[in-house]
Amino acid sequence: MKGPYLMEETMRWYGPNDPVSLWDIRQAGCTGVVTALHHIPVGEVWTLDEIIKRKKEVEAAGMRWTVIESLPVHEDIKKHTGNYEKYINNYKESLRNVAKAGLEVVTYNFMPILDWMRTDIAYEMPDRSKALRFEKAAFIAFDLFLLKRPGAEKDYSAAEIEKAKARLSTMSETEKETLYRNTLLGLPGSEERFTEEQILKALQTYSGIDAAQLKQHLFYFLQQVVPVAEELGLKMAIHPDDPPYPILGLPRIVSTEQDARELLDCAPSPANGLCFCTGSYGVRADNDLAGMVRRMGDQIHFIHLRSTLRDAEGNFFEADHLDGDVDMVAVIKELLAVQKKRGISLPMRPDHGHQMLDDLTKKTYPGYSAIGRLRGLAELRGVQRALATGL
Ligand code: CS2
Ligand code: MN
Repeated sequence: MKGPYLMEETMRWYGPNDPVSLWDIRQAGCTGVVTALHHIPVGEVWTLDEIIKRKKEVEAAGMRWTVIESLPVHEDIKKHTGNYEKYINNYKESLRNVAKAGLEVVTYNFMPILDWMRTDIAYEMPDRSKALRFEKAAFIAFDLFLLKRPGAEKDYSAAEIEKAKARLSTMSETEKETLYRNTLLGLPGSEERFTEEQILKALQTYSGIDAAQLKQHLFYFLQQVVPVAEELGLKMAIHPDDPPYPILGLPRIVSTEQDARELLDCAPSPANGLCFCTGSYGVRADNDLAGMVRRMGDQIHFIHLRSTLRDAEGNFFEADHLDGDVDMVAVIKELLAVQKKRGISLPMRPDHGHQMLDDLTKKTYPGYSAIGRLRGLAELRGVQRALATGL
């Protein structure tokens, strides 16, 4: 009953070191895999040999490598410093190799220094599964009193600072240590963390770069890279900021529909598109997700389905896929309509999931344990099959 307009079901795989195997992903019912060459340092060229090697590994488990996530953008490109021209050329070179290998969709993001940010990576749900959470007061306490970022007080109101102080006083030394470790987690899927010196130094390098400036750097990058991607028949898909607002004084510029619109307009092309992550855009109540799909659907090349639940203060945690603030049924309905109109099937993955059942005793990458994602995917699959019958 797989129709031509059903989203292709995929899961992220972190490569041979991932505790979740390709066969686990296959057994979740996926036909596609989302992966990257995580062992290649950011900025270096992905060689054809390495790409083909990974592709064959995926195909040996009976699936295809549907999307690259991510082909990361070097910090020099984001800051327009150092060797940024060389890194842009390397990026183009990687794109050429990606196309030669027969891959099509390339996800990336333009978040300065850090990818997603959470204060708690083991937030206990009432059913005792564990979720990722962002707690504002804890985050501010980290910024002001643990990291002691110079000038951080300027970013918060007096009331927020008071709350953060109070929050800090409830924390044991172990809790402080854990908060510190969580916030300084490196890229998703890596065990590496920033040290205090490293992060403070990295933050310093952005001191002269505000949101408007960072946007110019993104637009420059896109104007360089998109024509190459278009010629190669590739689709670039930018992942939004998570959370979708500035953190640690860093500008974040892919947080709203307006941001997305501007970056699409700066280099108009079928190759310049979005990774529509409902978990990231959905943290902001002013993002109308179903409307964004309706209005920008032609530029969506990849979909992350996940839902957060927020409170009035700006705290949020990752809810069950169908039970957060995102009206998942409405979003999927719009996505199916977009696919029908475009006559294509878009790749989708259930982004994160809860750590649950047997995974609670296993070592897992935060957000990327198998069973929680399998549960999410199964629910999303049901929704899309049910909705597709009405099309
Ligand atoms: C991902 C992002 O784990 C996640 O939340 O959705 O980190 C994503 O992989 C990158 O930002 C894409 O470049
Ligand atoms: Mn995402």
